[in-house]
Amino acid sequence: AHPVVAIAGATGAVGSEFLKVLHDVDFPASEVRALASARSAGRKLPFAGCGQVPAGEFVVQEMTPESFEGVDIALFSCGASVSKELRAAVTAAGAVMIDNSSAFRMDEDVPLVVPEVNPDDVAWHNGVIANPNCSTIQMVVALKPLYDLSPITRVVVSTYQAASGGGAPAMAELYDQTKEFLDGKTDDELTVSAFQHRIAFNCIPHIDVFLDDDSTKEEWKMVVETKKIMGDQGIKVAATCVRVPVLRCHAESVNVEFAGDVSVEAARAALAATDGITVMDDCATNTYPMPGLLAGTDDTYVGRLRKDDTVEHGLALWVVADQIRKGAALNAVQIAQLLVPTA
Ligand code: 11C
Repeated sequence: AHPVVAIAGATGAVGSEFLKVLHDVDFPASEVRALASARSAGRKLPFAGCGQVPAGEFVVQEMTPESFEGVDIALFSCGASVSKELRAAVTAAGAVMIDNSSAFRMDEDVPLVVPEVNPDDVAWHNGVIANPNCSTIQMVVALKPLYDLSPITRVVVSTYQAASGGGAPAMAELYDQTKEFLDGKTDDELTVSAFQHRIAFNCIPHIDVFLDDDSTKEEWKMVVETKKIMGDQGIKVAATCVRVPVLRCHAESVNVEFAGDVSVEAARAALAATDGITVMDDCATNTYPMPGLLAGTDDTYVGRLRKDDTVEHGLALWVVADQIRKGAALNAVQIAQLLVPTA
């Protein structure tokens, strides 16, 4: 009843958030192991405690295939190649791997789960459950209650993605580069390593690698993951993914086309009635979700809800969520909670 939880990649941006979320939801663990690469082994991480695990300090252990013996749930966030390398060891140990990387998301035997949308899909896992890409998660959370009003036929989304989607070093780069820029450094003198171009005072329409059709892999993920999670291969998705100089929280402009009519009022009521969604939408008081307001929060926030008159049955909306929490660590822990019904 009290699972042993391993955190693979405990020192990364998502890894350290796993520890915070386990505490925040008081996950009923009997043990939590903080694992990372040899480079990070020995580092100390504060932990506020959860379940039977008291508050204290973890000494990060080097992750090896043997690290998973006795583990029930392994929360992974250390990149696709490490997930692929360790999958066999994790499942052989009898643990369920909840993987935040893109390694297995589109595999037919791996459920891709957002608990607000397709919780039942955890039932058919074979030892691995994939956590979707952050920009997909917050979009499908907002789309699901709308889809339940009338099937969605097409979505056009443009994202405004925070630097932290690139991990802790990318966040540091935005911060440091902004200081360097304000100190008068020229483009040639700035340190650019996490992104293809300067991110300070800029927007970069390029996340992940380019594919053969000139879209990016981030855009492709939004297309294919949305269909898989929503369980409807017929939804057409057109995505443009853009990195913006925000530290935390992805934002998305989403235009949705439905099979039948959906009024703004019905959409607003359905969104407001959904656990995990907060509607923040009042033009009279300039109220709408913004990354600057929402870092560290758990919900998916929806605002700027309005009719899209350019199609027969259309709505436009603006969606913001903390992509390290709902877009990664929190969603993964919520999947773990589905596996441990008492959690
Ligand atoms: C970003 N969405 O903002 C990416 C990060 O496939 O899990 C997560 C990439 C992924 O850069």
